Amino acid sequence: MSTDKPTPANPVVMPQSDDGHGSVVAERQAQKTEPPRMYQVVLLNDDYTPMEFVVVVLQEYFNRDLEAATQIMLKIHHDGRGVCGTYSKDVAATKVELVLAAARRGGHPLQCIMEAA
Ligand code: TYC
Repeated sequence: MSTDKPTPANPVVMPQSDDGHGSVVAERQAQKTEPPRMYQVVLLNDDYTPMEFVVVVLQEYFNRDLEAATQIMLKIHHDGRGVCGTYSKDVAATKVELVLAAARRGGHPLQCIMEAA
């Protein structure tokens, strides 16, 4: 059997055996489906982006309230980076693009990246 992940083009082929009465039956087979890989969206510190802008980004794109957004922003300011949230690959990539677009619109050098969790 193929070791690739099952897809419509590569379905799981059930092993078949004779049941001793002339019928062919499919044997039950454990499915090996790993949970989807998750990605952290990380903001990086810089010397120019205003603190207030970062707080608004965290509220608008990462659903943080003012207090949580302020704490995350200060963590980034002190440590150089901070995790804004953990998402599926597509959602994380979209958030990175939205944050970078907002930063460029505002004329700020804010950097946002994603990393496998
Ligand atoms: N260090 C910035 C300042 O002092 C604030 C800042 C925080 C910038 C977090 C980016 O991801 C960041 N204005």
